[in-house]
Amino acid sequence: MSSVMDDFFTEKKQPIEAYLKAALAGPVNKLLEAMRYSLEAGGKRLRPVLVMAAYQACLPIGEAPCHDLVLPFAAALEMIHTYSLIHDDLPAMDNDDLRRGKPTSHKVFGEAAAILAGDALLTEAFSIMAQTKFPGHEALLLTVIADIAAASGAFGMAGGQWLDLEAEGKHISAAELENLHRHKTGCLIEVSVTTGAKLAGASGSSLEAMVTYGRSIGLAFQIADDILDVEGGAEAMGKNTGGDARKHKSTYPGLLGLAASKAKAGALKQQAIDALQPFGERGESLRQIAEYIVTRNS
Ligand code: GRG
Repeated sequence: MSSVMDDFFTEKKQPIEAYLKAALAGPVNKLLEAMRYSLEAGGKRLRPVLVMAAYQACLPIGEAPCHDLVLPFAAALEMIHTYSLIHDDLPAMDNDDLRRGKPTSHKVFGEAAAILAGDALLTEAFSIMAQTKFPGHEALLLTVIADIAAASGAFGMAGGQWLDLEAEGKHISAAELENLHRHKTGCLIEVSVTTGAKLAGASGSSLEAMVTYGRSIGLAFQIADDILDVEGGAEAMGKNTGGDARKHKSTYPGLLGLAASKAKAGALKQQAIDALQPFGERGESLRQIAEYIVTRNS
């Protein structure tokens, strides 16, 4: 990560880190230890930072931000993301030994604890969202929680993961790859943006702009990830790179070539930045995140 973006994320991450630590405080047993191990393994916190940045961009001018409202949702999205990584690394799925520069959950705690740590993180995420108070806006809270459930389940991330497993070792078209990536990775990124936007009261054309932004960076993020799997170093990535080729997975560089993949990621980034135009200065954090997504090295 560039040092500018390092500072950006470090500053934005602070309240999220504190919230996540407090959310899993309690008596130590192996299950909780496994949950904390993955949650505190040094993730970028992209999804919660997106929730906060979209919330700030959409908040009506002059309205004070309400952290008690937005932080539980930001933390919940990181918990769901972390569960997906723990399960993705399991022997039954990608069978990876290294994640975020550390041994994967099942390597440290065993498969049973890793499965349960993922299950419990997903459940805890919905628990903290359901307990959030926003007097007079209960219907909005339910809508946002339902959005996050849809983005995580069979019609979102889990469905995309299934498409990914089915596609292993097969040749798929660029359209099929895009559909897979939009579900596996894009849905959770897009819903992170719309969650922040909706909690700030966005609707109509503002919300549509946020959907365009979220959808564009969601796909750009995955294309960048495919490129990093070819070009990135294992140390910076915190995992073994080259895994897509080893597992005979279809990727953007494999289907389009590296140059066309970079061009597509760049065009999606521009689409995302263009969508921020109505937000002026208030869209600056989101603009920086879009830039970071295609220039990151981890
Ligand atoms: C198991 C239901 C289920 C879903 C798994 C997202 C996913 C679906 C699997 C991850 C596979 C993978 C490595 C995809 C590449 C894009 C991606 C999500 C990378 C990891 O996200 P980052 O870079 O990770 O935000 P950090 O560690 O920074 O949080």
